[in-house]
Amino acid sequence: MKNVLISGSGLFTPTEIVTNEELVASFNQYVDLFNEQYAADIEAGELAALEYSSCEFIEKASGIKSRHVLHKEGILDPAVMMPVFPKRGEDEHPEMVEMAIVAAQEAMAQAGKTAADIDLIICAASNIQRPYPALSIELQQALGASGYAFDMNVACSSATFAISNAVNAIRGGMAKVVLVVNPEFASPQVNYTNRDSHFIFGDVCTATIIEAEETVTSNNAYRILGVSLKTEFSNNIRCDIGYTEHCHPETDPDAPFFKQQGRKVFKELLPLVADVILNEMQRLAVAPDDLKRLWLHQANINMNLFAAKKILGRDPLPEEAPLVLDTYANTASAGSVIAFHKHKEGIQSGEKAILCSFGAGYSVGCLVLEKR
Ligand code: CO8
Repeated sequence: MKNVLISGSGLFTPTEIVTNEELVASFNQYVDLFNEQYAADIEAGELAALEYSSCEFIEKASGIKSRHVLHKEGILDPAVMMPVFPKRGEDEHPEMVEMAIVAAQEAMAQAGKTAADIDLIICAASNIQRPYPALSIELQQALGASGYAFDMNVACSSATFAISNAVNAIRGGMAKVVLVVNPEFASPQVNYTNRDSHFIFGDVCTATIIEAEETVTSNNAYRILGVSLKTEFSNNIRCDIGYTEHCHPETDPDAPFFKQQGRKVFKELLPLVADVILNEMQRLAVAPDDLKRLWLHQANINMNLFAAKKILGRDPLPEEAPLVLDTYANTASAGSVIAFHKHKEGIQSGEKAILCSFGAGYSVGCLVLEKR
């Protein structure tokens, strides 16, 4: 079987930053306005008063301190509470393609590849900005690549599942060099008036280049020793917007938004994650001491520490399981790839590492990697 490697990675980070302090201040202003406007209903017991959010809660419960967003304006306006941005025309790239171009160029440069080398592009993300034509095909044209391209969505595991597809396409002879992009434009799906979830997500795009050993020229490449994917249906993380939504006269006002039962997710997903990773390590005869780094999904600091401890059998050192969620927040499928991109230095040839995503579905995607 052909050795397949991740030979480059790239990252697009929006310049605008929203801190917890800013987010909580505007949320609490919104709460005051709401409670004032509906005072009579609240007094009559027909409506529950909204409660303040708090920076202390957010940081302690999630580890998130700030997040990058494409369009800050509106999010912090208590009268708006959503990102506001102009709708783009058919002759303009949508935001996801624009982000992907930048991340892709960095990944291609790292891998020593040009668009002419790319023969498959997979755009994999939790939300695809339009159903068709595929964003990946628009990206293919923008970069000047040929071959084929498709979009896919496995929520937070979109990146790892896409890398698995890339490996299979290369091993099956369908492609030689694959570009995977993960444009996570999450902020429009956040309900900024919901105390439980207003702080969770940020916007970002990651990219990776996947290719067979014989074409690799980069000296910072990672052999994909094993891939393990697992899904188990759960309603605990949902988004209900779909193309049939407008047919229902009583459309749910919460339909466009991300919603979750955070506690249940925490409890149910972690055993699944530990199982998938430990089984794959066992299959490949990789011991905890062989692992130099864990690039884990970035949803919650406590989840990551728990998962890392399960894998290593001890508390991880900060550099062993790097966190990016403090400044990026949850970036869905891009989180583990940001951690990989920013914290892959210092690994010697032959040393091993894990890249693992987990999230809605439920879905878990685990790659066991070895530095070339
Ligand atoms: N400020 C102050 N207090 C708060 C706040 C707030 N903002 N929010 C809740 N509280 C209160 C609650 O009311 C509760 O009070 P009480 O004890 O009186 O009832 C108390 O704080 C504790 O609340 P929780 O039990 O909800 O708090 P947790 O400790 O569980 O923390 C988390 C909440 C951070 C959400 C945590 O449960 C968590 O991170 N869970 C895991 C979630 C996860 O990993 N989800 C994956 C989702 S991402 C994914 O799969 C991708 C989907 C696609 C993405 C699409 C892009 C948008």
